[in-house]
Amino acid sequence: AQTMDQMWDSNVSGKENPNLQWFKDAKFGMFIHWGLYSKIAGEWNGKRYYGSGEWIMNQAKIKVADYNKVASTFNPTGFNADEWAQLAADAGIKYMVITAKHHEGFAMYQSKVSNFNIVDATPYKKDPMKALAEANRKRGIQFGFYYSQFQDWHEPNGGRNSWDFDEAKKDYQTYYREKAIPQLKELLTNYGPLGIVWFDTPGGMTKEQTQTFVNELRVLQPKTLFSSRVGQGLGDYKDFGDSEVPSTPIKGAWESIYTHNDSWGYIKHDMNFKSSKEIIQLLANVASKGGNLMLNVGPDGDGKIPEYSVKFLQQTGKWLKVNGESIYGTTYGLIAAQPWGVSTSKPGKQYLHVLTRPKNGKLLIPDFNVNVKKVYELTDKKELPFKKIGKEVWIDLPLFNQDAVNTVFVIEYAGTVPDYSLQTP
Ligand code: H79
Repeated sequence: AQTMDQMWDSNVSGKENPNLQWFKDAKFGMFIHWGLYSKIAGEWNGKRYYGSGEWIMNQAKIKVADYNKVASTFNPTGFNADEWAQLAADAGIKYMVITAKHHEGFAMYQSKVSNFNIVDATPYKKDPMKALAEANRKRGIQFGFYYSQFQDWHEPNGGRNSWDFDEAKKDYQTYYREKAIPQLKELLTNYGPLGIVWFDTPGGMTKEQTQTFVNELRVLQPKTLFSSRVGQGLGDYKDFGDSEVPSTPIKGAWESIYTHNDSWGYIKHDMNFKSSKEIIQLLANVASKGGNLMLNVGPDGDGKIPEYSVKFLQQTGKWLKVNGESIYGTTYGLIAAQPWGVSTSKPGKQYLHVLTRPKNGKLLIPDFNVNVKKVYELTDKKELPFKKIGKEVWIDLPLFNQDAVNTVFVIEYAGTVPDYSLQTP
């Protein structure tokens, strides 16, 4: 059965955007959900909420008037743009996408379109996005904005607030014209070159209206990539459902998005963080299918990234520092997923990501009928003995810790490996 997410994930357009190469090579992105919900942190009137912290206004049916009071105390003085961008750089992140406005309707940047923004409605009074865009660019990290273009629980004409406003009286075109489009224009004008505008949960527009919307924004920055959730097949790359990896390789540019714990927005009682081992294995798995992993962090209301996210991302970065060749710039693996792990490709090379060492130390590749030239461990380049028996390749693995996170071996070969079970999005 189709999930809600799949319904929102309309396919990308037939024509490939010529500016996709950086995205295809990047493989590892950081998603940041940060808004007023980060200060609410999953608890309202003494009741704890679970799931997605950024949904608390909807879950607790918080009235706009009460939600405004959260803004009047929002003061994230712990925010430091260079700290966040440096964490991303240390973690091996190549692009960062942060919520400029989530469904709650609050602009986390200086907006002339609506006073409901971090400069005009909070004691903080500064625009954190200016510094963040700069800090990322300084480190060669592509920077982009998430913008919820249809849902806006703060606006009478915005999508999906039925506890303050009458759904039947809503005029979505007015909302688009008066808030979403002008705010997106601000974002595409005031923050330098953006790598991505990440749209989410489309609604309220026909295909023609979406096309007009896209055209109007594209002229401002023709190189900026739009995520597929802009709707109607008009995005530049495909996003799978939240926390979804396809089971077989997918051609073209695409991305899997994951939470680090079980929420996008900060929830103080959610401690279920994925370890660095889980992150590294997830990254290898997504890359082996040909996609990017954009992993989320949820900073708190003070502007600090949770310490577990910091720790596990730094460990991930350490692994990538020595194994990055097997991830960045690769395409999907030509060897189907095996009991021992997955593979990624570069011309003439297969990277074998051994996630589980076979007990007998013999690594089997069941279907690899090409001329194998040599096999070696990625980090120390030490060559390994191997045998070719018919279509099978058997590699004698050195001893290494069974609990190792991901040990990468390289096969250099000549010839063409046939694609197995390849899909196009
Ligand atoms: O920004 C993140 C989500 O808030 C957004 N997309 C990602 C990137 C998103 N919007 N809608 N949805 C995801 C799906 C909605 C799921 C819901 Fe629920 C199920 C809404 C109410 C029930 C999850 C669980 C959120 C609240 C409870």
